[in-house]
Amino acid sequence: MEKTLLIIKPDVVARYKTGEILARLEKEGFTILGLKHLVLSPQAAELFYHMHEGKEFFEELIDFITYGPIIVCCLGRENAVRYLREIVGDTDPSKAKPGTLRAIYGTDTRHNGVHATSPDENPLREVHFFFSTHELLS
Ligand code: 3AN
Repeated sequence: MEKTLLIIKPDVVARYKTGEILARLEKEGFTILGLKHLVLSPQAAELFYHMHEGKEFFEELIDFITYGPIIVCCLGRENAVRYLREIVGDTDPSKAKPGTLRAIYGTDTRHNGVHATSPDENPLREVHFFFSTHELLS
């Protein structure tokens, strides 16, 4: 079973949408292999998003992802990385297909509801950024 990482961003957690999103993911065939509720420090956020360092939106991305509690979820499924990206939708919620998580929960490109590992990234780097092997269901 392939693993991927989903983060529910602080504004969506604050709007009490976590339960709805987890229910949708389970309906889509994902197994929740690990789940954490935490506040990212700016240092950790900079490490997590290191590939965006130097981009014009980097500072606001770090400010936003660290301003309140997030939900971090390791999800398992066949073709998990690509399938989750389909369900998550475009980075810009106004361009995301209807029914995708960003179309439903996102407001704009910065406040786009959720993060999902990109197929261009190593999903295990993202998963193990937050979870040790012994914290994940196998
Ligand atoms: P995705 O998350 O769809 O792979 P990336 O990797 O281009 O998108 O961007 C990572 C995160 O940075 C996005 N999820 C979004 O929160 C933020 N971001 C990307 N582009 C912008 C932008 N133009 N303005 C503000 N935030 C942005």
